[in-house]
Amino acid sequence: MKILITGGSGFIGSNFVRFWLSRHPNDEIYNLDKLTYAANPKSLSDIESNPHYHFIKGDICDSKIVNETISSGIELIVHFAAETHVDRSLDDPLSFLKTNIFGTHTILEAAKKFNLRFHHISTDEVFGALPLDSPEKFCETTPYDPRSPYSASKAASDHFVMAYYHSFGLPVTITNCSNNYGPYQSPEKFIPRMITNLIDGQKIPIYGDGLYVRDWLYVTDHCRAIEAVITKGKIGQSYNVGGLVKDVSNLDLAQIILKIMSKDEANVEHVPDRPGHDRRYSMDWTKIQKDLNWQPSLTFEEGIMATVKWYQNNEIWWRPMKIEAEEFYRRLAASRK
Ligand code: NAD
Ligand code: TDX
Repeated sequence: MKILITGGSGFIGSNFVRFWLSRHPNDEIYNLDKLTYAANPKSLSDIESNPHYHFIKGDICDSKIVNETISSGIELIVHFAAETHVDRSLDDPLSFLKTNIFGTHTILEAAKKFNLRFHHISTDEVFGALPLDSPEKFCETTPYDPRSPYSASKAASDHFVMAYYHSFGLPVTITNCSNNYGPYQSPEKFIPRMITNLIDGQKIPIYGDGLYVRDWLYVTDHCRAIEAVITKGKIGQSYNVGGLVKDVSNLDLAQIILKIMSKDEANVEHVPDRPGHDRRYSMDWTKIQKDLNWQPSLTFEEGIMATVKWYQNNEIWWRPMKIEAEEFYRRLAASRK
């Protein structure tokens, strides 16, 4: 099968390319990626020489390149490409609107032209925020309530995907997943930022009171969930994917990482909060468990240990991204003074 993967040079996309080729070695992967600041071409350096892997540098908003790529016999599209960082969406909402809404629409139009199977990667953030210390979780029927420019753009893209299913019969599925972590994630995001700061002798910056909760999902478990939905999911359905069974606050997580890296609490500093910071995300993944027999395979402890080790051993991969990310954070802080 020929598969178009958009955003395959980013964090989850590159893990998915490697995962898919290891499980389906006869398939042909076409990775369409603009190589924005968030991409790292080194993430797939071990795959580049595989004759089943093809890279196309291009923008998903460019219908010419999208149509040209798809007309080479693509049967399935797995759509990862997006602007993904909430802090950057507060600084530059328009680029999120362009890639996440207009870009998704461009891919949907091309998929419609060739009537292709389309799987959309989305986020739990479309559901808004939950209160602390409550048993509430997001399920597939939770009403959408996005609160940042990032989540608003992802919510809009989800609505377009479902509109193409209902209006044009496009065979679509969606996964809404929680916060991923693991190898090849940009050090602009919380877990790799903490690890790389500690490696550099810097402190962990905790936004606000640090009592925010995310539902951490190891990236390979997410890849397994996407595979389950692509191969066994019901057309026109969305599936929630999460990783944890009990809440872990950002401060709890910082403590876990400090302990693994043999550092003390003096290495934590509270910094000004993110505007509009969503308090808590928690996913109910009963549907994918019951219908498609998926559940996380790694414990949180195993996933975090593997992630710390990976960053300790792969400085050459993350160093250039770290320099860029910390420059961004300095600019952002200065602009808020
Ligand atoms: P990422 O930021 O690491 O990578 C995004 C990739 O998309 C990059 O390779 C970038 O070059 C590419 N890209 C961006 N704009 C493009 C454009 N206009 N045309 C072509 N390529 C473009 O992202 P990620 O963390 O791997 O996230 C992948 C998907 O998963 C996104 O759709 C995101 O919304 C979703 N998601 C991510 C998480 C998470 O925790 N990382 C959680 C839930 C959902
Ligand atoms: O330096 C930091 N300090 C801090 O306290 C950073 C970078 C983050 N945080 C907090 C903010 C959040 O509560 O950590 C939590 C996680 O932050 P991010 O890594 O920026 O992730 P989040 O905003 O939760 O969004 C992520 O998960 C859902 C991805 O970036 C999205 O693409 C995905 O949809």
